[in-house]
Amino acid sequence: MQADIFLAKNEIRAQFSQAMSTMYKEEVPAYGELMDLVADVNAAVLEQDKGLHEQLTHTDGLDRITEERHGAIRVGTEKELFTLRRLFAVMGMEPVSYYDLSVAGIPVHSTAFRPVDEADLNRNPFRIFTSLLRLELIEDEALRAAAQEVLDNREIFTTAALNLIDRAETQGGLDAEDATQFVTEALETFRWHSKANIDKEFYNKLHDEHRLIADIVSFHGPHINHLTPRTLDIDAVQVGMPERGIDPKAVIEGPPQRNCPILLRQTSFKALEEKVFFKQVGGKGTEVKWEEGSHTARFGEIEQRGTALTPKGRALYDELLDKTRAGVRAGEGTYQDLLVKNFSAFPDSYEELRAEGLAFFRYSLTDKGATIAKSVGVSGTVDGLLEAGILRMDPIVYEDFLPVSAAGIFQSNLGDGGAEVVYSNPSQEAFEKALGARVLDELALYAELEQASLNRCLEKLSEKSL
Ligand code: OOG
Ligand code: NI
Repeated sequence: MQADIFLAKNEIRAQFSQAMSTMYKEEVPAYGELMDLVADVNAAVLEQDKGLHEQLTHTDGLDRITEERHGAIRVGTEKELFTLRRLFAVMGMEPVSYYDLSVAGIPVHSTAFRPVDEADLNRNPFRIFTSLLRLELIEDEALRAAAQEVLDNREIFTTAALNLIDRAETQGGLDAEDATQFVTEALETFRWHSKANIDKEFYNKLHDEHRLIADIVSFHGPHINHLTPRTLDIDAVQVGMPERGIDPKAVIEGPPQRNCPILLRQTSFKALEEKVFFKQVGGKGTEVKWEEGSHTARFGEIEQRGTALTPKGRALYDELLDKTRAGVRAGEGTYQDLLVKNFSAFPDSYEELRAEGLAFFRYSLTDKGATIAKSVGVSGTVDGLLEAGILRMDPIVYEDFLPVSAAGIFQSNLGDGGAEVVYSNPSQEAFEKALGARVLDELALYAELEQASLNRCLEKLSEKSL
């Protein structure tokens, strides 16, 4: 089969992201409400903030905004994670970064599957935050073995999905018809199942060990637990949620409000208490009866994305966040007040962020630069070229996640009750072994993007001067 009859991976991903959104809107109506709110807020911001509008247009980032979302799932076994990597690869999504959530008392470690190249991100940046349960962190041996058995006996992928993944790997892609079927079949893995795989007693035991373990082990598959649209003004969305009958969590995770947004800010609405049915083996033979119960799993989240930070910028971010959390523990003030106070130490103009090497930027030639390049050619330092109005710089969007924020999102949505255990031991090596691949280094990706944009400019500028 010829490569040119394959549907582009970007198209498959766009179709899948749309199908997932439609499914989630049906399953969780508040998500649809949130999407409307975000669309209104984004339209208002773009209307008012001409600078942002121009920046997004210039960097080809405008079209992706309304389509942009991420989701999250949690799987139970190494084999499930391994197959997910193959499934996401069909859509051009690769594992980026390793997140250890055990430090926050959550017995999982994670990665995010996402497109990596600039053009692919601009076409459709759909991402899935994917967590693998670490059963080895459960102390009760009998419970661990019983949970393992349940997980080993489930198949979260349809046979057709597995066949299409094989086909995509062998052929190097899928044609349009196969791609449509792939999207339909892949979606099944992420669907909600109200009938549990286990009985209520077992569920309660898992729940007592950790609420997340019950969520991962008890059901037929890794239901998508939230889908997050991207807003251009998260403070406006936070205020607008109650007006639409949605109850947000108390604080926005991540940095405070700034002129130049950095990294990622997130808020969510609380998980729904949902009616589920537990297995009851009763009556004659193996006839299954169902017993009603409830489970909290699915919620909604909103995010605002800012500039990606360099290792130096990230270290400063982590330091200021740690300081804020320590201050709250020591009773020095409210989280919000301390956050704002501490982050006043983080420079808040793009010029300073660049000059101090705190953030990544994408360089391009201005109109003036392009004209000069055509006629005489120029050389000089980046600082000089920026100052002369020959180069322009735009922030590079942060495409990843933040472990401390993720922990806050997890915790706000596990429902009340159950134990809080602090585990802690990152194990990237074990995660990558399960995944069957190394995770990509997010910082290296941003650095490459920045360097490539600069090289393109310098090449154009030097052509004529040779
Ligand atoms: C994942 C939570 C992390 C985010 O946006 O940081 C996450 C989960 O609850 O499974 O999605
Ligand atoms: Ni999320």
